[in-house]
Amino acid sequence: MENKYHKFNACIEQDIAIEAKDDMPDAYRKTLIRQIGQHGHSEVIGMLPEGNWITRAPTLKRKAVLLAKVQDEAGHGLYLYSAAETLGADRDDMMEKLIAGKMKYSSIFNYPTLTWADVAAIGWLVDGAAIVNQVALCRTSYGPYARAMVRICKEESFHQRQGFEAMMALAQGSEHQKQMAQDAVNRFWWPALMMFGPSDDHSPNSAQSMAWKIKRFSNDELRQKFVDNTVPQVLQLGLTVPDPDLQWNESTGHYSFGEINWDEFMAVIQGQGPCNHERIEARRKAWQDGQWVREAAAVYAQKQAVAQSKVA
Ligand code: BYC
Repeated sequence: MENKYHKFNACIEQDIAIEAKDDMPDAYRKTLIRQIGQHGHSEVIGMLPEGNWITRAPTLKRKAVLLAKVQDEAGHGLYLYSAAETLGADRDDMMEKLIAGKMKYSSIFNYPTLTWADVAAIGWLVDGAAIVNQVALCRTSYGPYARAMVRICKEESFHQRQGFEAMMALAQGSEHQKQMAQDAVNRFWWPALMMFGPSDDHSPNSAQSMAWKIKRFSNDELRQKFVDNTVPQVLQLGLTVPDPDLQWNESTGHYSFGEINWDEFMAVIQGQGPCNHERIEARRKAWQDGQWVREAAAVYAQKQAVAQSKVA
């Protein structure tokens, strides 16, 4: 019997992008909706910890930059929801699943932003980790997801640089500011490493996602890349990494680092992190408060369609 997905398999084999109207296995579609939907949710929920500081940014310049960054994250969420819709996902359904705790979003956004330095650390470390993951996704096998990533990465790279620059201002400032910068690194270092997901031997989705070339590198490979990229930046800032086991390994050409607290990671992704409840409540409120806008937009779109059909 001819393999129903012969063409799909050949495209994956030859690195030809799969497009929305191509035949694809249901499980491939489902995996992508899960990952892209969760990625979109991460961008949208990710606006909350930084958005919290827009009114308290230390200068007008920092406020303008932060406003633009948070707005970019909203845009990323929209590209991603659109990419999920090309696979047949429904945006309202994804939002309702997020609010009901049936869809995940990145663990990192369940940590609070206690000081301005935390906002700088998110730009530098969190966007930095996101870039490492997303540069790899620019070559993911599903075309609409890969193309969304190209644009997102350009914006994330600006975000990462502004975060580093804001961190540098603190690290070169007064003793108090330097301490704030170090505290932020202490708080965000390990959660940033957790963004890459469970270690390869505990990652249930990786083998199939690698076979389908949704993932091009494993969770541990990307985490290592992030550590190798970022440790020199921490040192350049005159700060330290909160890991007594961190050391440069001459023989591998990589930094080796300590064990991640996987119990903490599992608790956070199961809804028991410091801010999970607050984040979901904020989205629930926005979703409910925005209902009349969605309804009005739908009625307007319907009226426009009727008017256009009369002209035609
Ligand atoms: N947090 O088998 P695994 C941004 C879940 S936002 C929560 O390895 P997979 C930004 C995973 O979903 C950028 N959950 O899964 C925005 C799975 O659970 P389910 C966010 C996690 O999918 C605003 C289970 O654990 N980036 O840049 O093969 C301001 C087992 O994991 C996490 C993305 O979303 C986690 N960290 O690999 C600033 C990247 N890790 O679904 C910045 C896109 C794992 O089976 N996503 N889980 O119930 C990916 O690349 C992959 O989905 C992951 C996980 C590498 C995250």
